[in-house]
Amino acid sequence: MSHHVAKRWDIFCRIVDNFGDIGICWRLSQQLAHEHNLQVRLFIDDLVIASHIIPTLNCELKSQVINQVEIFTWQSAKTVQPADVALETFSCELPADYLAAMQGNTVWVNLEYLSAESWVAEFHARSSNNTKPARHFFFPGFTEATGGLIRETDIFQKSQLNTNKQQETDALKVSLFCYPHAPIADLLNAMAESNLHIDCYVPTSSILPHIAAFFNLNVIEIGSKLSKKNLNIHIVPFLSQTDYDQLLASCDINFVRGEDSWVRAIWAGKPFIWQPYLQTENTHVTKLNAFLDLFYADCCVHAKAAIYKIHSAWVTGNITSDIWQNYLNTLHVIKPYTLNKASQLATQTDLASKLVIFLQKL
Ligand code: TRH
Repeated sequence: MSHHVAKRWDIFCRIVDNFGDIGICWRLSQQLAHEHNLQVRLFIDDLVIASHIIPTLNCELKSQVINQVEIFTWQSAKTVQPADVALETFSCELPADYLAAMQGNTVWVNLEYLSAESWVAEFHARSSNNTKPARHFFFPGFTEATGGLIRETDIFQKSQLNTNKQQETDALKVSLFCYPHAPIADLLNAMAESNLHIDCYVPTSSILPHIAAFFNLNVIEIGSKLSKKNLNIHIVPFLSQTDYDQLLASCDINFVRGEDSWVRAIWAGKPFIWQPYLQTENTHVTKLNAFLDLFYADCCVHAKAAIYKIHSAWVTGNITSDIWQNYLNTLHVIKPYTLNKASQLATQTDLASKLVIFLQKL
């Protein structure tokens, strides 16, 4: 067994859709560099999209260092000497030339998508010897038997500080980040009919046309405030990851989606409604139910019913005023429950640390 410490890591990110792939790769790259003192090179296939998540990125450069991470274009992988660890993300496939140059010194790990399904523990940390070198599979997850969740050491404490800074108003603060196929108009209607004032913050995304249509507008601009009955909508810019974390921590309810914002909502410690990434054969619904079963296992029946109902309506059907109001009526239970569950999850070893330990043990 080698006692060599794997210091140099190459992370490969192919942007398939939206911001989840790069959001996760960028977060993880920085954490490995800052908290584990590793030399991280991040290879990205689309710098233009990546620049939404890494705002100081210069799309003209083949390589550049930002926040202690060396960022490369995908093509540059052809010319580099492979590192100690090649971290492929979401089965994006390593560039052929890089793979050919790997030889026996590089350990190849594929980081999989997050799921709360029970099979994850079984598949986590398995290897396939069909390839040369062997390919190891690392599955994030919610239990100790999995690869864990991405969590910077101080994020949970930070969000609690942000929560405490929150101003007291009698309006309920909501953030909204979702896929455009969600029943957005239904939700806005239900919010407008709420028995309390709602301030809903919408970071700019592909849902803006739906919000414009709801208010009979052709376009809406960043900074717009739109109102209907008890609902005030605030259109804010697409935020930096840090500012988005702060928004989540300062809200009473967060609508999140995909993978990364979902986990951030947990660390914000606030009630949240998760819309999984749409998959064929209703795989996303299975994924949703597995998560609800795990996360709300100890929640009282009454609140649990409200939580399942709103998620099911948001993901597969229509939100009605009743479903929304029912959720609001149980918020006094959901709020402490979520905070408590998040603080429990925050005691587990985080994904980056588990990756490092995994590599040491190989
Ligand atoms: O963008 P997404 O839909 O990403 C998805 C999922 O990861 C999905 O599992 C995957 O299959 C698909 O990509 C390819 O949602 P997600 O995962 O929440 O990523 C959004 C990122 O954007 C996340 O890092 C948070 C960040 N973000 C900001 O930085 N500022 C913002 O204002 C907002 C709303 C999000």
